[in-house]
Amino acid sequence: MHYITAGESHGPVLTTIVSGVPVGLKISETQINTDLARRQGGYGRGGRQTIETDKVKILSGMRFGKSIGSPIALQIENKDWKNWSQTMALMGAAPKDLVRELTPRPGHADLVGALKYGADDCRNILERASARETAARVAAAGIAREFLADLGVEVFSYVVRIGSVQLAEDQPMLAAPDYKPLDIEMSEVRCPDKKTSEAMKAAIDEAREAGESLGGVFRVVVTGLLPGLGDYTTPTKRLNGQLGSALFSIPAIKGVEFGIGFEAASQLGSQVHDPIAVNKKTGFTRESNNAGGLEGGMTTGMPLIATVAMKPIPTLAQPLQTVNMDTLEAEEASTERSDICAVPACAVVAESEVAFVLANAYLEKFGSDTMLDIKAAIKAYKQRVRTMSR
Ligand code: EPS
Repeated sequence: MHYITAGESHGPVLTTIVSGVPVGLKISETQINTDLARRQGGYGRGGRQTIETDKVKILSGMRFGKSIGSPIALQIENKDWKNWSQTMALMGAAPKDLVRELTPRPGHADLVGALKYGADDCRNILERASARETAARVAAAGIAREFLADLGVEVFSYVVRIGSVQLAEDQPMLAAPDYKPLDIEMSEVRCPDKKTSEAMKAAIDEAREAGESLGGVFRVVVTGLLPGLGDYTTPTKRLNGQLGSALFSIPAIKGVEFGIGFEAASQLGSQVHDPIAVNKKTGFTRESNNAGGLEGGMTTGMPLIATVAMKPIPTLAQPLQTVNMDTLEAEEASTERSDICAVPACAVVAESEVAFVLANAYLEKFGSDTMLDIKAAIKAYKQRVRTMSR
């Protein structure tokens, strides 16, 4: 399964095409819209989210609610386009009164993108570098999520840190899979603890008042996975690499850990590795999950847990110093309407990226033509793995 996205932040639409979807998969626009709404949410988001109500339109590759094997095109309208149709006109000459963006924001793609492409207006860069594009990714990955859900795999996320406010967790690798999705969804910062959620919101308020922005850390958790997805035989087939690459492709992501991650580097081997045991019903299992569900670049069958760090949004109400690209004089960076904190939204985007990689790992292992064949192959594999553990 592959996807490509097209669309500028203030263009008419965001489009995505997903190819390689197996035949017979039920896909619902309502389900994808739920994820699009989750991506738009979160305390600390900017004015744009009051303009948009992202809704997907599926335009091909389906019949009577199920996939038919051909590429699936999806589209999301940018309601803000009506305010930008002159500045972002796709055709014709530039308006005479066009204001060019010449004061690149430190931390954004503005300057380096303009240098790379020889642009005399940072808008040519920032329109596509904007995280608005992630709405199309969430729509595309909605298909991967439906596929995984049909196979009993659930993907969710929760926020563990915003700025310096940290969720207290005793043994996160064991606790994470047991958080209640409702507690997470009810929190405006996607944090399962009420008190911590309030402290996170207060930190966002403080940042807003100071003209600042805030980053944070979240976890993506996947349950219901089979062991043996991914492969150790070929470097590019290792799931750690594929998942890391997908997560780092999200704007503003600065760090990714699997399981206890960096902490493993300072502990003894006997404390890090997860003892193997057998459960009579489910087969081989682990007594702990420090590996976060991955060994040898493959899933172990334990919950997959990735911890991801996001930097603060680069657009600041109290801007940093920059250099005007025309005059080469020092100036303040441009300020636009922006988010104060987009960590909860980013967690939803990360769920989507992870879902896409895992859906592909299933297709690679169990075939990719039809849901019927895939399910039959999974049944046989489950049986064999169970027999091996008797
Ligand atoms: C975003 C839409 C954008 C920004 C944000 C994410 O809308 P606008 O630029 O019209 O305010 O709010 O973009 C960025 C974080 C960024 O760095 O560009 C969205 O829909 O997620």
